[in-house]
Amino acid sequence: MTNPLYDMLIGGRADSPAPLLHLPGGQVLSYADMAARAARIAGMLSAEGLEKGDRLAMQCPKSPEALALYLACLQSGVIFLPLNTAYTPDEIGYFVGDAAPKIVVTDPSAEDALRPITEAAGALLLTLDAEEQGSFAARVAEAAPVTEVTPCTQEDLACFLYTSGTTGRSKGAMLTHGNLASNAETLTRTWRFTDADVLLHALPIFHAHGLFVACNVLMNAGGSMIWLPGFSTEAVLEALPRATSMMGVPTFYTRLLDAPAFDRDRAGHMRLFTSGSAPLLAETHDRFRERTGHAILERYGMTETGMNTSNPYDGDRRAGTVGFPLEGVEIRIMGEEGTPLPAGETGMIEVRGPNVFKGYWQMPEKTAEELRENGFFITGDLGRIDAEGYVTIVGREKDLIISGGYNVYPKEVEQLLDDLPGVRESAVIGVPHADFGEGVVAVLVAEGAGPDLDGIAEEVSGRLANYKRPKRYVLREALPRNTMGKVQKNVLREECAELFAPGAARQAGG
Ligand code: MCA
Ligand code: AMP
Repeated sequence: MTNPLYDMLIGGRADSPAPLLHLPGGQVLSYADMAARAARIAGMLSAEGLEKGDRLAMQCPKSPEALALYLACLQSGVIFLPLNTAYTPDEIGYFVGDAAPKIVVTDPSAEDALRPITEAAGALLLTLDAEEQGSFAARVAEAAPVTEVTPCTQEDLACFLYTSGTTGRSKGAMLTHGNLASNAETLTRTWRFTDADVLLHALPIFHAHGLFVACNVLMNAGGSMIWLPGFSTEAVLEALPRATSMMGVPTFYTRLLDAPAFDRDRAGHMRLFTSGSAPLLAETHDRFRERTGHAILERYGMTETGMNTSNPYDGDRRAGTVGFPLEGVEIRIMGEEGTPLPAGETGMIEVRGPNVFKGYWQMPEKTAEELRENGFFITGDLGRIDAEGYVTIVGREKDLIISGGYNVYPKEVEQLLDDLPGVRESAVIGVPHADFGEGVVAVLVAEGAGPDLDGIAEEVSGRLANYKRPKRYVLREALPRNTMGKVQKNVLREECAELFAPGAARQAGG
């Protein structure tokens, strides 16, 4: 095999009439249809002069063509760089400058704003909307399909996924063909996916969860997906009877539990529900089990590593734990002295295995800080392993908020707020939120006449993706600090713990 990942996902079924995507209008796309789409796109990439190792960035609404673009990049050895559709042009400008893609594909609504960015970077800007229309489609229609597959080894780079950092600067995690292939194979086996599976796919496809965990696993198994444009409780309830399995973030499950129509009849036939990207409350797990009879299978992963652990398919799926290390993946818990801790003790979770990325694009120092020479990746998550081997995540050492499954690095938001008029300094925290798990709150210390909160909210919404924007602003005389001068965010979290409780007052920006 010359390109094992491409062959595993689609190349091996390029002539198969088996269904791959069930679309909302009732249309079905087969594996052969998808392979043909990828071949046409690969033809366009080749006509535009893209070669193995070049980058292509995509910030498009979810569509079958967007999935085909990912597959075409794998086929051509082009590094695929999917970007959250919520990112603002400011944010995209950074990624384009950093990764230097030769082509940027965007929604037509962002074309004018992105044009100066792509022109400055010398990249070709193409458009692709949710209905698969735009200049991308026109360019693809002009090109001759390419069925040749560019040879790629396990070590070749397949994708860059940008992840913000605790310093506020985003880092491009470099994932290889081997990283993605090994994780897809392991998860397919662990979760028993087969060609009889129909996955209800309501996740976005610009992150590891929706693209690598959901699509790669289903395609590796030869199964199909009910392809929803995004999560809506109504659409999921309607589609559930035709599905065998669903993958979601905890918000999917709390929203389903809020719907009285979601009951044992609706969910009873399902084979598997999995959850990840954020902690699933034990209470949600228990309520779900009571309502449907299903124990949600919780797993733990990261952009840099793909999936690391999973609760068992057979056996006890323990609420509040993320299960056992996956086959081939090593997990160790490190103490502050830099030595591994015994069972039951809490420390830093480190991960090693074929799933662990190659490092951050053009950031050797950052890579060296987080990826040890012996191959262990320092996750920033704090956890313990019990005597039976179950891993529990007890917290995070990294200053990170996870809202509805999306990561928000407070530093990035604070840096923006600190520069705004009327703000002396800020601290951004996550506090309990019934829908998103954590809700973003900004605590501000005023300067001079103080900040105009409506103006701040407006400025922030022009610069930051919607899920990063503070949902509440709180003014404080000063930030609490410890004797070392470090802001005590735990004090702020306690003070603000009830901000999203029903009946709590809303402030500007919320
Ligand atoms: C939307 N909003 C959000 C979020 N999503 N705010 C905070 N956190 C969010 N996640 C904003 C909207 O812009 C809107 O703001 C308001 O909140 C309400 O929007 P709503 O219509 O309720 O949101 P939605 O469109 O229904 O989206 C919620 C969602 C979505 C379905 C939970 O965020 C989602 O699909 N999340 C999945 C994330 C994911 O795939 N993560 C995987 C990362 P306004 O009213 O101001 O306009 S990969 C990963 O983490 C690793 C590898 C792993 O382990 O999986
Ligand atoms: P990301 O970089 O977007 O991939 O986010 C990865 C982070 O999400 C991890 O480092 C964890 O902090 C968190 N995470 C993912 N899955 C879980 C889970 N099941 N429970 C708790 N935290 C999780």
